[in-house]
Amino acid sequence: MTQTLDYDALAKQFWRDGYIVIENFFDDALMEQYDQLILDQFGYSPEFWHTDEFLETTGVEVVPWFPQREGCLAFNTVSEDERFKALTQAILDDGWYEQYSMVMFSKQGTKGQAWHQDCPPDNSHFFNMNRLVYTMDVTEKGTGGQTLVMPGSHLKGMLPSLSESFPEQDKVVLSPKKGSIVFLHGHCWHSVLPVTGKYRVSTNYRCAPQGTPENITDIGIYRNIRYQFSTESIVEERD
Ligand SMILES: O=C(O)CCC(=O)C(=O)O
Ligand SMILES: [Fe+2]
Repeated sequence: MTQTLDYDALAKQFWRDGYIVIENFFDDALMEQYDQLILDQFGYSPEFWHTDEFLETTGVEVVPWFPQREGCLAFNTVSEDERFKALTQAILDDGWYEQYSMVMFSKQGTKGQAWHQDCPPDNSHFFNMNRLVYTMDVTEKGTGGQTLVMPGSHLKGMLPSLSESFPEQDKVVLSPKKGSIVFLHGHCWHSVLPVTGKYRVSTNYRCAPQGTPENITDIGIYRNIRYQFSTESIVEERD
């Protein structure tokens, strides 16, 4: 299982593409433990947590859970993993801090997530970095709900609005398997396909470069709106 990682090469790839994928990073036993804790928390059919307005306008159908905030210690194993931290350090080499861990649950038949950026791309130094851990196969044969990314888009500014042209053909489909990790720049345009299997989860250990405001992910950018999570409101309709 233990693989040799070339941290510098991976960091270069991250800064070129806005994301990296590494398979077999965490072992099956840990992933199965997480999967069980997640199912114990949600069951197969949890109620939505966001407002109807959010669900309808953003086209995002996920239910979040913040296990470390609730003292669920098992979730510290990932954030304390030395290779996980070393890879983070190689990418954010001027310093970084942990934000929060968030499990995102989607039940069968839900839409996934429309194209978005996790935070506004106004200042290239301020962003969240998603450190996603997959406890199940997010593949066509598995649960569906593959993650789409637009390579290099973390350097291209604002996600195009619905009336602007969108280079759909340039997208890359990621199909992470159980034990895979994906590191994804918060300015990189991304989305999630509909969930065909029984359920889909990803667990995201968000962090940010030192100096990034802690509430950087309070405003998410969608093609049609800017949405503010703390006030549960649409702060801009985009043309
Ligand atoms: O679940 C995924 O694969 C991506 C989720 C996402 O959009 C995010 O973590 O910001
Ligand atoms: Fe996202």
